Amino acid sequence: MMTQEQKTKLTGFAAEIRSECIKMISKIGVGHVGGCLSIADVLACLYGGAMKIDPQNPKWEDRDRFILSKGHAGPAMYAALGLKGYFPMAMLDTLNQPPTNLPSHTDMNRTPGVDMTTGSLGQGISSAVGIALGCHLKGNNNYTYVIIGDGESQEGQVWEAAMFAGAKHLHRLIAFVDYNRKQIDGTVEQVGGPPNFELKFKACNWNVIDVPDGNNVEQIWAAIELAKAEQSKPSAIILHTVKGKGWSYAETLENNHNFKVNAEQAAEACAEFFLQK
Ligand SMILES: Cc1ncc(C[n+]2csc(CCOP(=O)(O)OP(=O)(O)O)c2C)c(N)n1
Repeated sequence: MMTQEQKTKLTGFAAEIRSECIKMISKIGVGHVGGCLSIADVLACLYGGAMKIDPQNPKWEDRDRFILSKGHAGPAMYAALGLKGYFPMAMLDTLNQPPTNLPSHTDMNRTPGVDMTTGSLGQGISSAVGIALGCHLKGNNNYTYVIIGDGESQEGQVWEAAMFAGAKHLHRLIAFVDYNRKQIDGTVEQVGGPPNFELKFKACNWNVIDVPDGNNVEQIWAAIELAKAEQSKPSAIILHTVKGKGWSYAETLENNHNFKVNAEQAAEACAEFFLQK
């Protein structure tokens, strides 16, 4: 169970992630707002204590690994990395402006703290499975975490990776599904039919944990603890999230996948994030 103090700390960290993310997007004027805001809370839990990491030593061999398979949400991850001290906060102002080391989609060759290059949907989870297998074969006890999108999960490669991980009993692999129910051009149901995450992961021999409010740090934290207690299977944590979470304008915009944000809107959004703190 999480203490009130931890809850306040993680909720505050999530608000800071949202705020830095929207500020950096507003500097370039456009970005993947919806899918960044939906994962701020899980990032706050991971970078705010769940993961074994050392921001001063991003390549530390024994660290837990994190792969943002939905790589278009790079700005949310950069906000978390910057706030944790992986690089100076001023770097956030360079998002996606060459020769930046913060491209819109995550790139392991450019950004300290990024363990895998992603952006081509479906591939990140395969990398995560390979990394988890490598760690397991070396006898390391570190965890590999990965976030996949619900739209991304229409890629067949996701399920090839899931089958293999389940067959190999990679219990130190923990995948989060950002189940915000929307993708680039409609709802996940409209585009690909019912995703049936629980059935599919279970069929692949995964432990499945449902998080009714995937934007609630307490529920996310409890799910991670359950996943870590699992000793024989990888775990899929299904986060029921809201695309655009925390900024009412973004939440209610029909197409909130990638849109323009100016400085004034960013200020309004940030005020909302901290009110909710
Ligand atoms: C292989 C591949 N096809 C298409 C795209 C273009 N694309 C970028 S984001 C996106 C929608 C992804 O939806 P989802 O995974 O639900 O992300 P979220 O809604 O959480 O942002 C698409 C189709 C891509 N990046 N990679």
